[in-house]
Amino acid sequence: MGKMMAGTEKSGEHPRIWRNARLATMAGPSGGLGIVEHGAVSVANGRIVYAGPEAGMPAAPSNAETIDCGGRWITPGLIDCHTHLVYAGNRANEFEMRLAGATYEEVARAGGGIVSSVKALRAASEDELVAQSLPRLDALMAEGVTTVEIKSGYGLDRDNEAKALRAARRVGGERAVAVKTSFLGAHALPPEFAGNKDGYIDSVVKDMLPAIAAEGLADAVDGFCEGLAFSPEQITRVFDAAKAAGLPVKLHADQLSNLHGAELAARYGALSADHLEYTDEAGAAAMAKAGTVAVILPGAYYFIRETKKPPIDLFRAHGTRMAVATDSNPGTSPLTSLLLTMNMAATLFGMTVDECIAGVTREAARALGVLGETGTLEAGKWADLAIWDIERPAELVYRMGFNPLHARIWRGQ
Ligand code: DI6
Ligand code: FE
Repeated sequence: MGKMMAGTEKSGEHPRIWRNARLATMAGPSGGLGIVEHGAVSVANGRIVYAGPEAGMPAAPSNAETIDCGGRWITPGLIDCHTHLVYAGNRANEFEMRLAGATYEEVARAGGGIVSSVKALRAASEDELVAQSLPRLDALMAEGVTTVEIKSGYGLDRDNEAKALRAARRVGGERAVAVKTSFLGAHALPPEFAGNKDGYIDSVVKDMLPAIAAEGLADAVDGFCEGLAFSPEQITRVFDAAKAAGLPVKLHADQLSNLHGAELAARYGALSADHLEYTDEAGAAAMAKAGTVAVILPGAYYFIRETKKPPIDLFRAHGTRMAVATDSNPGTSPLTSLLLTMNMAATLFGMTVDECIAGVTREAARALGVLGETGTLEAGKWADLAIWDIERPAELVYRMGFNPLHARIWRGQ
């Protein structure tokens, strides 16, 4: 008895076994779903001890709790690897104006666009930000999400960017979910730097980034490389500063035009380059070579009624890894469903079921640099699981607005 207590300080930390399940382990050499028909997953201390055929499972410890899954499917917990989840207010008014025929410029003149979200975030306290962001996190988690990336980028000065990143860390702390943060100071030009993008980038690299890195608020550094945002030269300065601070980089690249952001990201060994609607073959090839993941964001494509699709065929041809994420943000993707996002990736871009599911598990983990810890069902990784009431994995991609989640397990609980 004493021996059992030694390994289980908390009552919830008994070893657990989920048996009579079908597994999509997302592991194995084929790169497919890694299906195990008569499978089991055993877990101890929050980590996977075994995931594979039930018949091959090592003998269970005597204090193990066994759960019969009744033939349900188990996938890795889902990962949303690109969100702007922490923001204040919303932009429904702007959406309404645009439906009534207003142009983007008219909306901006009426105080809309990213700057309106900047005003709202600056006016909100950290507590208010946390309170407003938690329902969005809860919506993602309700569909089996166990890891979420959250960016700053609506503060655009040192204190407000730090406030947003602290709020991001706090929402993670208040829920059973892992949060990875990205500092996106180079998202838009704040009003106080009007006409002076280089001056703002100075403040990003000399003031904001070092302070945020020193406080440990960012796990990575992101930027928006676009005519209406920052040039490749300006992004290069941000990436050099990130490197100096020891932080990995990622990039909003080639969303509205081809500034060769994909190649820039690859040159810096970026974890990911995201959006990529206008990426060309050289960009796809450079990303494959660098191991930079292509993060596909169909929500923004859909919501802004973009017509240029990301070059999925080129990514396939070059072996560029593809992840899929919500881009959850108030302006271009007010989306908090990773299941619907998979459906969009399949329907709008022709991604396969296997690509979509890998895109929200294994490849999303790779895009966050956490593939060694989660993203597949393999011994040694965190026990992050989603258990589904489905007959076949395609149902996760095929449905729209229906949630077949049966249970969500984060780090064994
Ligand atoms: N690309 C986008 O689509 C969003 N940010 C970005 O870099 C837009 C964010 C917003 O409009 O609030
Ligand atoms: Fe984004």
